[in-house]
Amino acid sequence: MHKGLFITLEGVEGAGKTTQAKMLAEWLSALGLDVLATREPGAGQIGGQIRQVLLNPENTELAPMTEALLLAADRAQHVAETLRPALAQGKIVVCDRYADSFFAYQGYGRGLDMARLIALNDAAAGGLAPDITLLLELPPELGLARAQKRGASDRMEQERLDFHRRLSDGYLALAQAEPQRIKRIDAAQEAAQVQAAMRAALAPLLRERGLVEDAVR
Ligand code: Z5A
Repeated sequence: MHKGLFITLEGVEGAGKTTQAKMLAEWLSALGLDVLATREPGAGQIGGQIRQVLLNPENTELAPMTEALLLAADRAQHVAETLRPALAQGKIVVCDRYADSFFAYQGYGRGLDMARLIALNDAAAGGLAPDITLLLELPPELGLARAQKRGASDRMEQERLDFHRRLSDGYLALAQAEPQRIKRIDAAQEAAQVQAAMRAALAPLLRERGLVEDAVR
């Protein structure tokens, strides 16, 4: 058990994780907490190099298991270099995507064997699991439309809609299997409302850990 608090954000592309992670980290900092905002894949210098291979649109031949192994390598580095040290120091870590992305994308999306993915993730994360996960739920069509508005799409955004539907179903199955940890948030609302729902979902845990008092409803 670590001293800090490990919060992850999950969801389909364009669900608003990046936007919401930033707002959440700012709010937690304003409450006087020591916050580290990070993401997968691609945190740190080594992670950044792995991310380039993963998202390069020219890498059309990347096999699903190669993709999974690269993501696991990225996670192993992130856990060792960033997550464990920060949590040992008592930081509040806000991480944009983590292991649930692995099970949703590589498992439900790509169809890789779930038992193998669990073993790979265990090897990479060494048992480090989030204390709470905020799942931003958005119909995949809406998420893709939002992501496409930003311009050129990367290798994974070029996947077809049925792929995104499968992983959306996957996220739902993960949330239903672990309702204590995974809190479902309606991400089709205005950004401020999404943020309010996330804070409300997080507040009981912050109070339980003695991190905040009445400042959080
Ligand atoms: N991946 C994997 O397969 N397996 C794994 O184990 C892990 C990851 C860890 C990372 O890509 C890719 O890696 C990802 C899964 C895979 N697949 N793809 N692609 P990434 O980090 O580059 O992308 P992402 O995580 O999918 O994030 P994103 O596409 O950038 O979306 P987002 O962070 O959820 O959303 P956003 O950037 O905050 O918002 C998207 C747009 O919508 C933007 O223009 C916003 O201004 C707008 N927006 C945000 N909120 C709202 C609301 N509430 N209303 C309207 N518009 C909004």
